[in-house]
Amino acid sequence: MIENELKELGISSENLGTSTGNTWFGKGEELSSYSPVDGKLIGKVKSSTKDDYEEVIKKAQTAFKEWRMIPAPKRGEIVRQFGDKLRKKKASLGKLVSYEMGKSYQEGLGEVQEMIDICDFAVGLSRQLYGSTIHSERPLHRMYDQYHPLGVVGVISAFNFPVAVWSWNTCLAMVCGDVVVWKPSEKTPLCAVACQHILAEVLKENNISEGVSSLVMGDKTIGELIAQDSRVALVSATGSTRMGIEVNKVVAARLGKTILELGGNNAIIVTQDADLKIMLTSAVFGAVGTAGQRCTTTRRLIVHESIYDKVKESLVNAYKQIKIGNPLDTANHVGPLIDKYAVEMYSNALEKINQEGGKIIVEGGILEGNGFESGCYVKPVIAEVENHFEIVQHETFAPILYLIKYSGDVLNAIEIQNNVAQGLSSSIMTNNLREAELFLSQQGSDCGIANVNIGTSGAEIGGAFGGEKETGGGRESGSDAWKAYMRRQTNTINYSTEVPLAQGIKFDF
Ligand code: UN1
Repeated sequence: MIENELKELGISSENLGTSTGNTWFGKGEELSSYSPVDGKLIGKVKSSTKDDYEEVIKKAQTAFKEWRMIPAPKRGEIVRQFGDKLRKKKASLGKLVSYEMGKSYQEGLGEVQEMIDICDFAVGLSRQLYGSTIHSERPLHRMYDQYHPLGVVGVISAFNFPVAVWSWNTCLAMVCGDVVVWKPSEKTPLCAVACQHILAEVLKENNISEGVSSLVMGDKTIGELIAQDSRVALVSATGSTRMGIEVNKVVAARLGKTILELGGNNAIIVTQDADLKIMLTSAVFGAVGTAGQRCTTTRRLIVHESIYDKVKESLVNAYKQIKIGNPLDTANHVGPLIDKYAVEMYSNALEKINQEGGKIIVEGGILEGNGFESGCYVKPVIAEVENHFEIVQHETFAPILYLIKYSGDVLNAIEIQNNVAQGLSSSIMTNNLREAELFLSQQGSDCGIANVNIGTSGAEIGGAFGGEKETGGGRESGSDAWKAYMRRQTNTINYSTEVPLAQGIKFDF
């Protein structure tokens, strides 16, 4: 189905799974990648052994010593070339993302576009790694702060954004002067091989030694090696809250740094003053896009009682038009879930909704028959629930949208919205300035991302991406997220002939 694309992306039996650049190796167990689209085997890679990992870290450490000496704008130039290559390979990489992960081809292309965008951002950033100058309280003294590279950055990424999240981390880390060791999800290894291959080619063309970008493959045992390893200065991990808590514990025990981007439980508040047309497109895309497997997926719709029935009706009608099927066929809106385990989680969630007294208004189900042989295609669901239900309090990575009614003013809706453990993304649909500003104020949304008249998913790379509470508190991508990839140093220089002490302390002898 995608033989040509695999060839174009340089994937062959030579790309064994562990890589320090153009060198590929790997002595671990074989890892097979099956497409959730048609259940077929796409390819195999070997997982990394402890020895493979050691080799990778040693190369990364050596490479760091060279890489940090290349001026940041020159490192940016290499990232620019990476972006150029991605532009050329957008269609084939987008297709591989779609086929291996299951998201629609449109969204696969969108993900590669996110990579290109972060490349552009990082190129500009490479000339803007600014520190501040500070006025010293002492005469003839100068004070400033500057940012230095950290060293080896470990990136642990999830299956749902198999290429973009790595690129956010890698492009920033690279211009910051760091080197990267990537452990992708074992569910999407070939996407990782493709990315590593493209970047390694660019690095080679620029005569950069192996080890600036490395790939290790495997399950959580490889993630644990990264988390425990004090040679890894920063661990940037994306995935479940459960995983994040584990990683955090281990990295904190050695006082390492983390960026954690974990679960979301994102809501859209729909007030009496909402534009219901905007609301509908945003909510439906937010809930069923990537088959409900984005961290930013819209999981809850908190609707004012006065418009509740109208909103409900329009959603039910819209869901009737959603086409489920092969995501490479652009007529379809929703592809499969990542695997049968995810389907099981979806089914369990539906059962729990019933048990807790929720009312399913758009029925779910697992699709069978022609075109659905992989067993991973499910129908998007809408359920009327109450926010305190246990199932509603948890993130189920599937297209299940919860409808919740609120009454009174917008503060009541905000209270419901914030009353979950997660804090990634949030939105309000309103044309009422007072409601919008309240939502964005300190008594408003407690999430890392808060939007007005835009859904919860589909953030641009220019903003800092991440969330509060159980979402982990980390920020990736735009704004000043780059600072997490560098160490800050405060420098004070005395160019006088005296030694005046700060705080006016006298010390004469
Ligand atoms: C994720 O789901 O981990 O905002 C990342 C979005 C995308 C990124 C999602 N730009 O939906």
